[in-house]
Amino acid sequence: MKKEKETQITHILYSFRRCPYAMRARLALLSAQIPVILREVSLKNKPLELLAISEKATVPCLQTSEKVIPESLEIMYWALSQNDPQNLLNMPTVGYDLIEYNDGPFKSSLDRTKYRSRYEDVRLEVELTTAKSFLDQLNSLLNSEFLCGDKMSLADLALLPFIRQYAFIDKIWFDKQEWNNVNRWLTSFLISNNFAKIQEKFPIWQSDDRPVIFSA
Ligand SMILES: N[C@@H](CCC(=O)N[C@@H](CS)C(=O)NCC(=O)O)C(=O)O
Repeated sequence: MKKEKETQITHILYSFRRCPYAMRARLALLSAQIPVILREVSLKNKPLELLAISEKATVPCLQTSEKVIPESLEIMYWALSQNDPQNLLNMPTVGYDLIEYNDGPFKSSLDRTKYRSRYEDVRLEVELTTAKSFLDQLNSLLNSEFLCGDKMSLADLALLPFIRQYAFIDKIWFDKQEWNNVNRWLTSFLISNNFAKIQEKFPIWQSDDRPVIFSA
């Protein structure tokens, strides 16, 4: 990632470093080698520019000269449909099922566990059962190197930031579970160059800042 002067790059990504949805969008943009202007957002004080283009004003939100894409998965599809050197979109049905379960029941359990004080009716044992059965399934699939076999696919990029978030709720507990394959897969992500790239720290964007370019 570089700080640059004026540039030809026109796509703008509203992002938040620690958000798993924004992380997967950045992973896909890296894989697609599409540089963007990155605007790091404070979720407690969203910029007017983001509020003006997106009703929900969640991150990630990608603004191109043609359209606004306010959903992380859509950003991934948009980026990879333009350039997919790792052939990530070539994915069997199971990959789509995993993404759907991740974004639905698993993410809900993750939030209700990690942020339990925000909810009134959390039953941790129920959340744990949901999360554990998903992680058991991932662990079986990860007898191969990646979720859908021997090559990385969209599902790996789409899930990894969420599994990381879940693991770090209590990493000591997580590491003691029988999820050796998940741990191997997660660790190789955490030590990868791409992870380092998407986790670079940037100050909250102010409208008079020079563009910060996020690129491979
Ligand atoms: N479905 C959206 C969810 C994005 C999302 O919820 N992002 C969170 C940060 S992790 C956010 O922007 N929260 C602020 C808010 O909801 O106002 C996506 O896939 O992009």
